[in-house]
Amino acid sequence: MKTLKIAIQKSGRLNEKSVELLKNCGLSFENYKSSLISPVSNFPLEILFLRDDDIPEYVQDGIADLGIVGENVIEETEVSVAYLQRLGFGKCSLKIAVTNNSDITDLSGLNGKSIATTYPAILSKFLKKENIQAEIRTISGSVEISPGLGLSDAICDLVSTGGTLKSNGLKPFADVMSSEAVLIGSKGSENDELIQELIQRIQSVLRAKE
Ligand code: PRT
Ligand code: ZN
Repeated sequence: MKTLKIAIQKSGRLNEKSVELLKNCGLSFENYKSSLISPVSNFPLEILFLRDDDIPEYVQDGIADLGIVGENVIEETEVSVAYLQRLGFGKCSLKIAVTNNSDITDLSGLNGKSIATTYPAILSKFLKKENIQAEIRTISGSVEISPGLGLSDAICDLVSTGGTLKSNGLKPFADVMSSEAVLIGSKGSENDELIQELIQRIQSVLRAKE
């Protein structure tokens, strides 16, 4: 019998909830922090622990059959995968924010301005759709401090509680996308019997939580 592979985040915001979901599905596996791959003893499945950014491509390329990752990461990597199930955790929004004293108050105010982000692909599509001409400054982290340092006029970053924006003197004024963790598979994988079995188990865990 073939063995499926599912890729989940190795450490970070989605790791714990992903492990908990799989355990609640009745899957039995060791969750050592040091291992990158863990076999499930009571289902033909192996769990791959990866950086979240790599998960969409691994699934697209068929190295993993399934993956659990935020919609924001899937959109940003611009892969072609099948969305199999929304998972109801890891909820956040990608928002554009400016400093509290900024004279930018709406989207049109961004024309000719610069926006720092770690999500250049999503932001670029959004600006095109809204017909805004702004310069995107791609940085790899700590986006929130860039207006204060004079690196950009605005930022585009993930927000959950809003506490990080607030403590950096920023206010959000536009929603770019909302996101949650989803189960993805390679295109056509929804027809696989084993994958169907797993999706059904996940759905009953989610229903029990309602
Ligand atoms: O190491 P690896 O590359 O795997 O992880 P990572 O550091 O890239 O991602 P990680 O673990 O931070 O986040 C994983 C996923 O969790 C994201 O891709 C989102 O889908 C989801 N998620 C949910 C969030 C947040 N909420 C969130 N608040 N990801 C990041 N944040 C950050 C945000 O960037 C900002 O710095 O938290 C800060 C804001 O939080 P609040 O609560 O102050 O608004
Ligand atoms: Zn990442």
